[in-house]
Amino acid sequence: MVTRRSSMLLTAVILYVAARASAQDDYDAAPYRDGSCSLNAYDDCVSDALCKSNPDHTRFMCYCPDGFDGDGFSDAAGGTGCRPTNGIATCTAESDCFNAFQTTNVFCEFSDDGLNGVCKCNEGFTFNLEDYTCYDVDECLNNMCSMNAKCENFPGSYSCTCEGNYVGDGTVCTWRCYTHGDCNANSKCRNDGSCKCDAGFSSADGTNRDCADIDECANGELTCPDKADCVNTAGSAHCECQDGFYLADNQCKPYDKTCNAMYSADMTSGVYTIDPDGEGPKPPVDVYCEVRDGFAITVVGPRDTSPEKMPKSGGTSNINYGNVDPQDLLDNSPFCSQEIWVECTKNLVGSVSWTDVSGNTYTSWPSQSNECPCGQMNQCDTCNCGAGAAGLDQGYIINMAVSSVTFPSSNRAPGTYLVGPLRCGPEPFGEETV
Ligand SMILES: [Ca+2]
Ligand SMILES: [Ca+2]
Repeated sequence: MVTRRSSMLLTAVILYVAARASAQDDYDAAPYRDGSCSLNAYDDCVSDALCKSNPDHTRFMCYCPDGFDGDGFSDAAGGTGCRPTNGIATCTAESDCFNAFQTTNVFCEFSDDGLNGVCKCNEGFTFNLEDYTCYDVDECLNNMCSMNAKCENFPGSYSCTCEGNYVGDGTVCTWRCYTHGDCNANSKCRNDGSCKCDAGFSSADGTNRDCADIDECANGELTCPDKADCVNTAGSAHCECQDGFYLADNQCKPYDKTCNAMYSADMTSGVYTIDPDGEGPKPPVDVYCEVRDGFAITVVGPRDTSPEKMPKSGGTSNINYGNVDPQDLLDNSPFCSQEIWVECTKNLVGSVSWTDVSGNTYTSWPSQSNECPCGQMNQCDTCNCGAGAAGLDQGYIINMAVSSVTFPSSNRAPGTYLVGPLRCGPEPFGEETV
């Protein structure tokens, strides 16, 4: 290029000099060369060029006719030839075009009569008027391929090849999946190469590759009953009853306060959820319901009925009711009973005392004259423990609940004790009475 441009500039200078030289008939200077038109022009001037000699026919020059650029000298003679000023050359033979432009990749596009053709660059090439050259078109710079294809440029041509998951002719490339992994986490690849959103997910852009969870709560697809919150989850949604309520027959019903409140003839013993303080601030709890003939007993607190050793060091042991506040059950049950007993050795000195959930401490019960834990139901004829002898004092406390047991210290093993579960129901259960 640089060489060609330099050459053109040089040509312009030479032509200018030639014009001056011609005016002065200075045949000694360029572009005149030794020789004559009759002898040299055929070889040195291109066919489109004209030739001029000095009067002696010892010097000659080639020059181009109007409408042509160049010095008229052939390529072989170190010249530029004659090239049409506007880049348009007519032709009657293929060689005319090469002669006109001194470049490759040109052809003569013949007219219908086959006589007056026009020179054109081969397909895939474009003409550059500056240097009369047919240059390859870089189709890849012109975005001739799909944006999802790889473009390769070749002299006179180019190719487009769909890349990655795209298939097609390179001009139009269509995405397809081959594995589920090609789709997104919430969609699957189908046999036809398209993705499909999983149930509960939808595609915003229609590709099924951007599948996102459908918020069934927000779009109204799921409506929840009173006292329920709509909870949207990935791929689904559900109704959750608010605290203190449970879902039944598509309604949120308040939990019953006791097992007996939910009693029905087909109820069986087992763990059920109740809400002892109703719409109070405490959450529902799981309790054991003991079903009797015609009613149900709410059972909370210690379920292990094996006796424990009284500590020799004495101290206080708290009774664990889990998440249940025993006072709530006492408040909403007509009848509650709790078994207590102490099996003492003669080492027990003093009394075992009980504190109920109201904070009252007992070493005996109103019906008992002696200090022993026989409960309120007159089950001890005499008080056995605390008198320096071994014995068993056993009974039930009614409509009370033990919160802690306090032991005196003893030199030797004082015996065992037991606090049973708090059991509440609509009426006495039978075992409390003698
Ligand atoms: Ca090309
Ligand atoms: Ca959802």
